[in-house]
Amino acid sequence: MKKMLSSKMGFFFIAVIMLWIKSYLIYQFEFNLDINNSMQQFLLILNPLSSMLIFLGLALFAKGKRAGIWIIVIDSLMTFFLYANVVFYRFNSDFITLPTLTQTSNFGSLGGSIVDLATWHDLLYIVDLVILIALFIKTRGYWSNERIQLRKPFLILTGGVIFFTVNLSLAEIDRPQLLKRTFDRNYIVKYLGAYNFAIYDAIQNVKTSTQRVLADSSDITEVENYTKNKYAKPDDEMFGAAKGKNIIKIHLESFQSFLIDYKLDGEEVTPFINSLVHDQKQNFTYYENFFHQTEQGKTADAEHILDNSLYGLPQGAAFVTKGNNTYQALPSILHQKGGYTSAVLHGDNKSFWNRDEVYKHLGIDEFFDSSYYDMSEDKVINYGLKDKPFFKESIPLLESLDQPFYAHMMTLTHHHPYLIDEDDASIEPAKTGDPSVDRYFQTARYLDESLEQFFKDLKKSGLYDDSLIYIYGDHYGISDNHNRAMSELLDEDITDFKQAQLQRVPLLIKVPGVEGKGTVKEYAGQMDIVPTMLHLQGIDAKPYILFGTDIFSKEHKNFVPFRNGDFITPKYSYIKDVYYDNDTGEKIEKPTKEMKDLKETVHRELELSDKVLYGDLLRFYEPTKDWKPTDTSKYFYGKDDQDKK
Ligand code: GP9
Ligand code: MN
Repeated sequence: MKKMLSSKMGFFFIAVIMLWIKSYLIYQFEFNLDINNSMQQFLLILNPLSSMLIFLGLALFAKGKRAGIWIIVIDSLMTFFLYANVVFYRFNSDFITLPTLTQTSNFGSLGGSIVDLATWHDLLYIVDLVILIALFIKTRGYWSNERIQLRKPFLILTGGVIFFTVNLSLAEIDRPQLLKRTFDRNYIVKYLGAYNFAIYDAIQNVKTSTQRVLADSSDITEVENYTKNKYAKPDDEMFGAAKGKNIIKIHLESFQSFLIDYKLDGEEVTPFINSLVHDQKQNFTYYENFFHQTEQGKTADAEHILDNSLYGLPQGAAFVTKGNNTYQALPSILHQKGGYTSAVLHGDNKSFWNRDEVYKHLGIDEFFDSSYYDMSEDKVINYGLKDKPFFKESIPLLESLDQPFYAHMMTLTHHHPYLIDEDDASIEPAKTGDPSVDRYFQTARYLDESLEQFFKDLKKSGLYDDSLIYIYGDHYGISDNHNRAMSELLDEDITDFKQAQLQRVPLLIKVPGVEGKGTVKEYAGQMDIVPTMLHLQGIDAKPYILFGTDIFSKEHKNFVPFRNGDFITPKYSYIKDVYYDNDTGEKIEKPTKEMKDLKETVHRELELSDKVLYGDLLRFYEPTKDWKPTDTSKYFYGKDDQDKK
């Protein structure tokens, strides 16, 4: 035993076993991988092994004692990699991908969140490393200075490859076309492990960057056929109803629809927004079955979807990785067809989410970022400017714009981890014991109050009455890591089905001169906004490559795809490979042909949208004869760059 412990190979196997156990424990306790049969359970145990053998095995090529040092170094790197995923997952319920890594400036701003996401018990994750180092120090004296026979490391690497092949084949039996078809990273980690996922992700990225080079003008034709076929023609009454009106678009950060009318300990959380929903005199129409369709890009995905009617990417944020693509976005169309000036107002640094680059390609004329606002310490929390001063200081900026304008106002305070100064909190936190969930209600209330104040100021400035105003939630605020707290608050189990239903975010629209319809039941998603806005302007959406359809149209397509290939219709939902009846929440054992066909349609739609982004296909497309591609050299953002402009 002692001999074995003090040999190089012994040391190697101890490292493998400890890292293997650690990886498995992390899979089990940190990630929510939905293991639902014994094959998946078995693969979860098996899958770290191949990566351990291959990566740690490489260390055995080093000579003498250096092999031990290399084992420790590689083991530490693998631990660091896994732990980074743990922290990332706690917030995003998702794994790190290469594109998210290139968004490091965004990680920087997440500083506060990261501290909040780490816990003391995380120290357990380095226990094996400490043991390993101690063992190395104690036993290295017995190690020979020679290189071990080369056939040993080769054998180990071969073993790693064999284990991986077995792993992949078993995974393919349980889930055919795992690596080809899947839209969901969760599956790949579940079947192949976090390390293999990282390799898959890297290969995927090389592939997508070559896609642009290989794409040519014929590729856009099949996309065009699809979107023209899906197109829904405008409703006569609404077509042109808001022509030439100012458009004010309000982004409610992390706001989910369950907050509407929700009472915390008997008290309404968002009384002002509730009044917009219920008070018919205010002429808002509320879509209670409206869904966000974002992925890893979060806010950036919401912006991308709401201005392009293209899906975000399965990995990373299109704003960052496809920020230099050609777009034919809503601001450009409004400018060219309606003489609009467009502006984004947001109290954060202009480079966050690569906004100062991608906005040029969207044709956004003005970007009032944090450099335009008073960012003194008492006005800032978490990511940036608090919502109340943000809205206050935005009024003169709006007034300064040439009309008609399209202004996108992005709030920020109601953002994970939902920090709020005591003076700003006018409602008690919830009492689930899950701190970010508990505070979620306080920042929601703050956002609600800031919106009320903004509406008052808009009315005073004379901008309110004659403007088209729409308000939407960008993405979920409470991930499925908080199911315990959520089930307490909603008094029901948070099943997969329920979780999908919770992806509702509010959509409220007021069209000047048009009576509000109160609460409507139409199913719709963020992808539907661009065609809706175009038709309200009296601009036909048909010539443009848009994957959504006009929500006011009688032909509006009311199935709502999610980015991972799941989707929801008024009658049933398709979630994680299972069809559910919306009324009962029960599984549908025998899905109809129509249901299965819709799944294919959704997958095809996502694939085509991805093709547009990966191939940068809009560079080959001319929507109308007089279309002028956006000249990005003309845009400058940030107060300091005004002179250049
Ligand atoms: C940052 C803000 C937050 O400017 O938009 O982005 P999110 O973390 O929600 O994607
Ligand atoms: Mn957001």
